[in-house]
Amino acid sequence: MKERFVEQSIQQLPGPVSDTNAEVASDGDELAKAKDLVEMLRLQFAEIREELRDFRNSGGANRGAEAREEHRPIAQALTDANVPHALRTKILEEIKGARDLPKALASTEAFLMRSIRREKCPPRLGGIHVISGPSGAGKSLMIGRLAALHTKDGVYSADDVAILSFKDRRPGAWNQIQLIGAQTGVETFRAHDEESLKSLLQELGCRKLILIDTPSLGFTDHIQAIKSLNSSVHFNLLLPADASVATIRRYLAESPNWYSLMLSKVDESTQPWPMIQALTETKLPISYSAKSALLDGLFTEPSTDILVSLAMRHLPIPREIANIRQKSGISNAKPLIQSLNS
Ligand SMILES: Nc1nc2c(ncn2[C@@H]2O[C@H](COP(=O)(O)OP(=O)(O)OP(=O)(O)O)[C@@H](O)[C@H]2O)c(=O)[nH]1
Ligand SMILES: [Mg+2]
Repeated sequence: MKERFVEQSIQQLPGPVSDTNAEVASDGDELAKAKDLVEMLRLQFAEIREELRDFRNSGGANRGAEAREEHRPIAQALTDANVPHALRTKILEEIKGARDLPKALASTEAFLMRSIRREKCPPRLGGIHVISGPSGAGKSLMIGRLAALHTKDGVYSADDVAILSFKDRRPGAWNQIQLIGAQTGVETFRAHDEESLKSLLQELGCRKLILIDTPSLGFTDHIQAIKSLNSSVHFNLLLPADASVATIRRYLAESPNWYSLMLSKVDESTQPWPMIQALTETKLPISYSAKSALLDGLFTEPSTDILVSLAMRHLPIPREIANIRQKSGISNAKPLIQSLNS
């Protein structure tokens, strides 16, 4: 039975990556890529315009003057770190009452942690889960991590889980998924179109967890196509922790009611301010966050606290003031950040 599934998916669809005929990008792909690029540029420009307008409205070069004398280093650091205007304003408002800089730093951190903390997602996924997100965000690796995690403790066997690659003809994409399957012991399938996805989903109906990998190009269309095939599919948004405001907005706005947010590359993030700002505006639960490029590199602790700790730690505050920071109570950032390396 198992072999039949694999055979079907391979027979119905063009062969693996070595079959170069199957992997050349079509004109449609090129057009979609160009459109995607134009859309991202449009959003980036809109973001820059918005920030410039806010900058002008808030006093331009004199920004920071609105803060109390003793809070000015924070105001300046928030500006230097390109903290989105709306979040910067909220922080300065929040720390108004703090008597000195250490207290202001501590209340900034406490405020941010409070603002973005959320309910923990159930520890186990079930059903059909699609992972969408920007190019290179770590979608395929996250699929591998989830497959490994869900089969590790024996509650799901490897046969209970399946990995599907949907509409990804890029050279190397299928090879990568096959490799992930080999590493996790979970079967992999590919569907190049809606028809083959439909029959695969029917055949794999008894699996407890089906993870679907989608390419970023044309993600809205892929989501719509999958949704129309099966209304019980869960869509998860995967974003790198340091994604830009434009990227985050684009994916959140075009959402099909995301089931959860997944974060990747937390280990590489030093300025996760746009993500923190976005998390203050949405209650979308965070299901999994990744702290390394390894298959077992998932956080077990709340990643929101870690994001805040990273952001605070990298705030460009002058060294002599940073020494004060040690006494301000935000030293608890250290063990949290250490967990990145554990
Ligand atoms: N340091 C670090 N690297 C990561 C993490 N997640 C993914 N990567 C790396 O990011 C690169 C892209 O990962 P993929 O899983 O291929 O990303 P993708 O979103 O599937 O990429 P496309 O399918 O091309 O859009 C790889 O080199 C991964 O090893 C992470 O949490 N931390
Ligand atoms: Mg991928």
